[in-house]
Amino acid sequence: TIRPRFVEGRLDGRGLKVAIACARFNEAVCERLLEGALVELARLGVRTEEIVVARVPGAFELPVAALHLARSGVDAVVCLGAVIRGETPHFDFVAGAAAGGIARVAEQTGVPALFGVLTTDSNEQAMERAGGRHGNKGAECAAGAVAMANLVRSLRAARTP
Ligand code: INI
Repeated sequence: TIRPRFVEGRLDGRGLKVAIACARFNEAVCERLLEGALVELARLGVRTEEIVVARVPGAFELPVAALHLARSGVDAVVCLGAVIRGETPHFDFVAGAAAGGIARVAEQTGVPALFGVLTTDSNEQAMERAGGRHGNKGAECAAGAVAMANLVRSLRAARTP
């Protein structure tokens, strides 16, 4: 039989430090994403004292906050925001800058940075993904942060076979 060595990040938050960068723009949505993330981190065993939340004005500001948080010694950064097309002609610039910037932070620091920025056509679609019938992107990213933090720990410790 073929038995490769699988390396996976367990969904166990005990002993992890997690940062959250959360935008204020579209505040009702962002608060629900934040609540979802905090409840999920607690459920997975991350201690409240090991969670830091940084507030930024809008999703465009998430990358620089994420960069400083990533450098601060946390195991993962969750970025939360909501960019809604109906409200802005510069949707593509804001959403694109947030996505590209957050990806760059993760790649350049090696610290997982999760993309919890909703990009929707309407406020209603955003709410559906912030604790509504399509789940909560904040909670999803919190679980992803725990999984990725543990994966990175395993990969750092791993030796090539
Ligand atoms: N920021 C958001 O997070 N979501 C939006 O939908 C949005 N709109 O619609 O413009 C938005 N704009 C603000 C932007 O993120 C910056 O805060 C601003 O441009 C200052 O740099």
